Amino acid sequence: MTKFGLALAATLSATAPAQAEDGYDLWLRHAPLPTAQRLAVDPYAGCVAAAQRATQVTIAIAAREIESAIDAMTDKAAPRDCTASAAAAAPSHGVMIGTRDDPAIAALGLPLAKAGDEGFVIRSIERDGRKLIVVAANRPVGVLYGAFALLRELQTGTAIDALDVTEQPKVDLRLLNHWDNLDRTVERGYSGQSIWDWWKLPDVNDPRYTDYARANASIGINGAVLNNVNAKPDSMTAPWIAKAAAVADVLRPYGIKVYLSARWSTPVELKQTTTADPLDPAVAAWWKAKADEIYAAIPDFGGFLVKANSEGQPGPQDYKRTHAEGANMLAAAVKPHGGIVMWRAFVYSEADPDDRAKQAYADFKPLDGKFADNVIVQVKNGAIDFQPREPFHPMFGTMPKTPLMMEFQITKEYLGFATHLAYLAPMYEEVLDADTFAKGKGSTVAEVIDGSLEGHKLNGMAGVANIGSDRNWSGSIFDQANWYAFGRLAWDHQLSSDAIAREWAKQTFTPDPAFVQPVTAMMMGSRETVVDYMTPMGLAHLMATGHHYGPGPWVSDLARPEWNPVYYHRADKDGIGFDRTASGSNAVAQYMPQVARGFASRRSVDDKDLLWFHHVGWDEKMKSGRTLWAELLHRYDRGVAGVGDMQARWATLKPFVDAPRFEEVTRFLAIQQREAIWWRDASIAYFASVSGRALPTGVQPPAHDLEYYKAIEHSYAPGHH
Ligand code: GCV
Repeated sequence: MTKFGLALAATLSATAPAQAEDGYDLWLRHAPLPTAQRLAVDPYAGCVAAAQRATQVTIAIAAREIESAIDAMTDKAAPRDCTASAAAAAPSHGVMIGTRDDPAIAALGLPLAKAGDEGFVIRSIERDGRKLIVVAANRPVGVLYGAFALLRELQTGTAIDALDVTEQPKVDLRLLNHWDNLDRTVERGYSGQSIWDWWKLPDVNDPRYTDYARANASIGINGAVLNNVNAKPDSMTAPWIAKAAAVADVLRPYGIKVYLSARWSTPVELKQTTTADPLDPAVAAWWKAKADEIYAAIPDFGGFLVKANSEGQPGPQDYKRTHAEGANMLAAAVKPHGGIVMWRAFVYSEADPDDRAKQAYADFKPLDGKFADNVIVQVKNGAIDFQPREPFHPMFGTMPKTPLMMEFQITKEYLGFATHLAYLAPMYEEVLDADTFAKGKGSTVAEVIDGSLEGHKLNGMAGVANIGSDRNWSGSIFDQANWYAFGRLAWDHQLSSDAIAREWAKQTFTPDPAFVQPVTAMMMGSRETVVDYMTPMGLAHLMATGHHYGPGPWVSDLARPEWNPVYYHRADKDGIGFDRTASGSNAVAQYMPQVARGFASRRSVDDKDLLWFHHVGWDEKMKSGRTLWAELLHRYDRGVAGVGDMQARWATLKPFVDAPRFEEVTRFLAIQQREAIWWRDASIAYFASVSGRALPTGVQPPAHDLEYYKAIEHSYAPGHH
């Protein structure tokens, strides 16, 4: 082919719409590479040399992943069968994988000390004048992670002859928390039913479990809590343990451990003890026997996740015991097996008149240093509840003697479910990069949760999963990016959300820069757009009751005061916002002094957090020079315009995307546009009525009156069980 011919072929292959796709393959599509790169990768197609293939199932999986992906990327016909290939053990060129126990790998003198338990080394080397790519690790799971990393490098355009990557994860526990119920509904799930087909388990293992495991392993996730934190006692009974064990068997070769949420009152509800008092020896003995039973079925069981004394869930406080006493009793039960307890700090009580944002810290701070060494406290990113924006949780940086793990929400309970496009990595990044000042400037939340700040061995990051039975797993194509980004950040919290968006877009759609650049820009602005039209300037929890879909800032009649949006925005005729400074709830005092000062001062607090910490007069001047009222209106408008921009940008990307996926995104953006206007109009109508302020000239009045918006109901919104 001439030079021109090559260039033309490359252009065509890069811009011709891909074949119709339904999103099932996620970021693991392994689409044919652009021609120039394909020619470079071509010599590596073939059987992977993996001497441990016959003895190590994880290595066999890694080899197969590389073989089939490279075949697909280089457009080979049918994938070959390499399992019995003698040549596979000693290649002259191609790809070689294995652990340090493989003499061929050991002989290469790679820097495996830097790969740790789960990391890997990928190198392009030459041997006997032939080119070879090596994926090496200390343990088989590292080889699998390395295999997926190699494929990511190839799919995102790294030159194959120049590979030199050594990585290990920054965080040890990289978990998905499924809020999946035993009847297959999913709390806050917007992508169909639970992927766990409990009814047919343990007899039938849906092949999806394997694909789930692959997808998670490809981004380094190494644990899955299978059931909802609002747990049922049944999960701890023999039939359900057998179901969990069947799932664990599928996930194990992919390096994924199974965990279970435990309901505190389980032994009482199963009528096997008369109390759930953690200091009662009969209760401790019951849990010990239960742990032994679980480990007999699942030898590598990870441990328990517990929501206690929160939102009606039972807990040790019912017996006048502390969270630490409860957690430690369970921890003792799993300790002999190497298990852990993840104890959630998401606690607040309607009986506590104090600011909800203060209650978790108030409960847990006195317990710092009192938890057993196999307990880790799981803390949501912010002090309220997965809002579109929250300042980081005050427990980060103020509990030095307790390992804390991050809990992010991947499913978009408060960000428009699966039909609003909001790429969440910038939100995760904002929290991880926040400075706690725990040990002076530069003590980031990331360093708290990776354990490095205080030298904690237990460390982790969990994400509430957005995975369900929908063909596309996450309810929308762009929500796949949130699952992906969560995994990538759990692996390496120093990755930028921008870089992650880029690599996701290249793998999910096409590496063509003419696509990747605009789609990345669209993703990067999307979360801020949602903040603008839902909860600008530090407002929070203004969503409609129960299902949390759509606006409900007027709601004031719920029995629990802290479930009412009016509790959070505190708007009256003079101003709006929650005073959390010393003149109000003084929640700022829960942060380190430098952080507290920054939030407490009207001069230094960022406008994005203003109304979270301050009650501000409607006519006060903002940094922009506008009054607060005008600034809020400006941001609502900006949010609506932001969705319009996404629509316009997406429309230009049609040539790069297969029809079904293009169409789905287009339709979802239309929903988002309609609902951004709904959010804007309803919010403006309500706040205008409270403030008595008129709309300045040029501001579009809401399409309807306030009563219209108040009357909107969504009785059957998904995810609300
Ligand atoms: C699992 C929020 C959600 C609940 C969820 C809870 C939690 O309140 O609305 O559905 O319950 O958080 O994290 O425990």
